[in-house]
Amino acid sequence: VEASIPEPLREAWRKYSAVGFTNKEEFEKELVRHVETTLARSLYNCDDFSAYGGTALAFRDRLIIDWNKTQQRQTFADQKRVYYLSLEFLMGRALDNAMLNVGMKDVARDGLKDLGFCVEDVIDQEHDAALGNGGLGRLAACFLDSLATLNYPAWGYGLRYRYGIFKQEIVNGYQVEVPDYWLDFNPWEFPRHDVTVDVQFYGWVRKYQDENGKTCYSWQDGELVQAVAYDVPIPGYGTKSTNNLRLWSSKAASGEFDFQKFNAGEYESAVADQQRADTISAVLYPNDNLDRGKELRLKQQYFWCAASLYDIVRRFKKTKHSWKDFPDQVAIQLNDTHPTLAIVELQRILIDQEGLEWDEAWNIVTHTFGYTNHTVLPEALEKWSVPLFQNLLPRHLQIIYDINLFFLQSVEKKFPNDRDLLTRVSIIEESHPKMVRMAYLAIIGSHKVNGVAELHSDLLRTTLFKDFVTVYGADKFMNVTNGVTPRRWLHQANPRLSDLIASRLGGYHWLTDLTLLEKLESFVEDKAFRDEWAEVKTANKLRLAKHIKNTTGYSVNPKALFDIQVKRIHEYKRQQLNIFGVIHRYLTIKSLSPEERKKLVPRVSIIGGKAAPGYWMAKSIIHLINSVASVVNKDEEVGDLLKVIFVEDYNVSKAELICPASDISEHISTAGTEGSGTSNMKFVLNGGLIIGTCDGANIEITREIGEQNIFLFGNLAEDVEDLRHRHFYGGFKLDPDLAKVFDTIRSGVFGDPSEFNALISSITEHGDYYLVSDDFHSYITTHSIVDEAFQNKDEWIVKSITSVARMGFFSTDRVINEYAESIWNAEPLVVKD
Ligand code: NBG
Repeated sequence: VEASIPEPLREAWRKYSAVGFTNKEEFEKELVRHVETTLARSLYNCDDFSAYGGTALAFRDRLIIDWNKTQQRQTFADQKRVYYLSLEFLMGRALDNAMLNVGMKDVARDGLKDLGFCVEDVIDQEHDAALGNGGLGRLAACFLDSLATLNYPAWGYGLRYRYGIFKQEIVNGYQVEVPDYWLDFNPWEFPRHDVTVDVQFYGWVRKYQDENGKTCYSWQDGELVQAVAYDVPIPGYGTKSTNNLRLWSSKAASGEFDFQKFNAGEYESAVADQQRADTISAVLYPNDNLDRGKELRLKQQYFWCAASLYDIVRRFKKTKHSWKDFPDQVAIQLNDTHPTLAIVELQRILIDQEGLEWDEAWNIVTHTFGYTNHTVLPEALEKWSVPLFQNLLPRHLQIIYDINLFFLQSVEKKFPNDRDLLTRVSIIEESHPKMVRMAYLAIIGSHKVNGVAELHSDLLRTTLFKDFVTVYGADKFMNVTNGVTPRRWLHQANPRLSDLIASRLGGYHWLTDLTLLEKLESFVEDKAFRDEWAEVKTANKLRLAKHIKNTTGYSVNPKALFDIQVKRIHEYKRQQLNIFGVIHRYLTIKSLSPEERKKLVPRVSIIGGKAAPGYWMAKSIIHLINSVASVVNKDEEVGDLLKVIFVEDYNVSKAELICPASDISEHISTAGTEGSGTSNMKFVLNGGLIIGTCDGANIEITREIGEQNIFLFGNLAEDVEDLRHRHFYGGFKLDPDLAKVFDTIRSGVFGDPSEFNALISSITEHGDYYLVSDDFHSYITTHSIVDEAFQNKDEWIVKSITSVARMGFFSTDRVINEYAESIWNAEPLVVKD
């Protein structure tokens, strides 16, 4: 390509090639230029928001210069690329991350100061990019950071929702959902109006013979919707590599509208097509760990898979490789079953459009895809009704039937006369209506399937996907334990701790090799270091206390034990166990004499998270937390001994404020229900201890940091089935302390008790599926142990330092290298100047 442009032209171009600022003066110049010209503001009306805009645009320029270099290098290198398909990317804010990753935050701080601004206030102006629900979407965002940092040629593909996850407001103690229109000013995306794909829906399938007499199929008619690419640059830390996150936005394929109708005065119906097309990428479905089977959701999935696959295939074709090389050039990772249609779409492209034989095509497909499962919860496993599929994607349904047929034939050959096995592993569930089981399709179409923590992956092998282990053998099923990026979740969220660590480890190199944190252990005996460590925690607690004061009006004592549970509200995550425990503590305080109370450890119980708008039980848990807060926080007898805070609108930027401020955080899901959990890792990495069940990654955290540094409680996963069975057959006994908590709620102390009937009866009458009562005693007792441990400040700090020192395993850098080695077979590609 380069050779086709004459040298003098190249010379002329290079002379003016954009370079981006490299020092404070250049940064200031760029900032002022953007404020004055791009944003049309001046010295006299440049507020914090405009300063944010100018700063973001200056940094964006830098990123895009590196982005261009990276993409060019990736195009010229004949090397395998990785594509991460995820319906959610919970990116949070980009500016702080960009400043730190390119190593220019100090330059920005000084430059902004010269111009009269404070970098923290400027950073605070940014709206979170909240294109995700919870852990699954945030994991995808951490993966992008590590992929770029480790120089992997990798792209993310997702949807550009006009509305991200709703904003949560608490009104009279109830959750109210407010739309999150985040695109008003988004300097981080590049619209690519020239990169579009027409995506087909509905229609019918034509069967015909080609000139050689071969039977062929083609998908006819229906409607077209256009996908437009929006690119978001993803900078790596300490590297020039800047990868791409491509998000698709939908619009009517016909372009404008039907002019005939428009001229005939039918304005409304003329814009109807346009609006229908717009709807596809309009909203993120706000369910976490729940599948609702709505047609629009299936449309979103196909729209995104079809556009991404078209793009990937287009790029592959430019390499001039033959089709058989496809799996050596392309690895596609499916983030949960949401992108499973990509498997079917690639098979369709290969057989219907490229004319490959079925077996050859299927061999390519199955060597290209990997599938990550993120949950064993049955209500979260995607199934689509066959009639819905038939109508929306008729050709894909045929292909799924063929995939299933050939698969079942191979199973029958291996296990003759086992009809039950065939029924169990069939992609089609024989229900009314019949259903397509997406997880099974994903397994059959991928070469590797992985869970996200050891216990979770074991459960997949022994329960959910047991029959597939029989069919394929155990090697296809593996574990890759989740992680978090230490750049955002330590360096960015907790600059004080990051600086303290750097002061002892001689710099920040541990940010790209987190196992180096182990050197911190040699400092635990150093009193000065321990004091500084404690001061950092106090400062972070003060920072959070200030936020709590500003947003709720409540003053909390920063010396109190900060006990935090922030995550999506879900019965399996058991925020109800937490708030029942808080009520129990409240009753205990009230029952003591003033003398006895003096011996207690003051606590602030902080809970935050969103409930899916249609999840009534989760909403009533939020209501109970707020009702308890409004009673306890005003009780003068209780004073500082207990405060209850509900953090409104928990999101990524609030997590950055909250994670560094915990003394203890709660990860208390019913054993066997949480895939991994990732906030557990964030809290420990920030020097907070945790109370948790033997579930998800808590188990591996325990193994890494040592049993003496974590507070575990509750029944084990292996006993859960048995306990549920016993509840069902009359063996349910309500824990006596929990009974007292329920009596208190029923007495009306926390407002109209009928509001909490369903919550209580789910435990007392309906089998206590999540084992709240079974675990209550152990939970309460363990909290007493926490109180006691917290009183020994010195030992607490030692636990905190030791834990951080042993968290190296939980970096997404380790995670990405494991995927690259054992699933993608991909190599890094360093970008030079
Ligand atoms: C979630 C799990 C979490 C896990 C994240 C990331 C889904 C379907 N699963 O435990 O509940 O940490 O995935 O793997 O959202």
